[in-house]
Amino acid sequence: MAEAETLHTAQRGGVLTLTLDRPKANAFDLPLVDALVEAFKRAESDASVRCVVLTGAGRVFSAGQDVTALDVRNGYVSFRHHLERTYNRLIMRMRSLEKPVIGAINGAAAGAGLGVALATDVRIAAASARFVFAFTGIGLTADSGTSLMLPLLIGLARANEMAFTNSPLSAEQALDYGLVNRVVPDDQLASAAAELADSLASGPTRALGLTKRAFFHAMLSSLPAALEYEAHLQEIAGRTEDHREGVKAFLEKRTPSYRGT
Ligand code: T3D
Repeated sequence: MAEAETLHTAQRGGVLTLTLDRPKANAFDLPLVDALVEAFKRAESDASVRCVVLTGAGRVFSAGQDVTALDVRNGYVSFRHHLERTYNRLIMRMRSLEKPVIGAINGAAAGAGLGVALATDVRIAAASARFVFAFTGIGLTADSGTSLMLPLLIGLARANEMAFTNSPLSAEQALDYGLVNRVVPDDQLASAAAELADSLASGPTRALGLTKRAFFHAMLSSLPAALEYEAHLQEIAGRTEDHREGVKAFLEKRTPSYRGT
């Protein structure tokens, strides 16, 4: 299995557990995204893996794209190319894996971290987990499939509010909205995920995989186009003054002053 310093992989029976472990806040850099893509690819071809659990170490699931990297590459890297190279590949890889993927959401899931959480098939949230749109918090727009998954799961009005206000959704609200399947006390997250994973790993893997394919075909066949369109729109948002100000303000730990340009 793929190993990277910031992605831990452990297999017990038919259950492969992937743990994001990158200070700070499990924010994504290129090696972490690559390691995840590779791990899901191997999970597909390894018949001994029959269910995957994705979780985070520490008190955050994932804060999404590492904002310090966004600052460094500002103006030098195309957002479209970066998304095609990273999150679009990862989300498609997760969605096309014909084995169940359980998200054990241990803490905040923000930005691309939210997109990755929503690309899991069943989500169990710790009571202290939060769900944050985050893109608009730094003057960006939806990516990592959130333009499709968020309105699909919680409805357009709630998705609009989450995206426009950037207010976090608590685990209980997320359950009420249908964003997660269940909420458990923080100290029971790992055991709850393991119990479900064990039962899915001893199920009819081929039938579960084909069911996942059928649901994808019926409900998510527009995902590739949505990812491509997100990348196009992110290229536009990424060139704005507001995005530059959003990143600067985040790094300086102050409220951004947006001008709408
Ligand atoms: O082409 C492309 O790549 C575009 C793709 C974009 C995809 C995206 O994901 S854009 C959105 C990026 N993510 C964010 O803007 C999220 C920013 N973070 C937050 O909103 C909050 O930190 C969280 C809700 C995730 C967690 O809040 P909380 O209160 O539990 O923790 P905190 O104190 O805010 O963060 C802890 C530390 O992690 C802190 O550093 P410090 O003060 O201890 O030195 C914070 O700066 C750092 N951190 C949090 N998020 C990120 C981060 N560092 C780098 N990148 C981050 N995304």
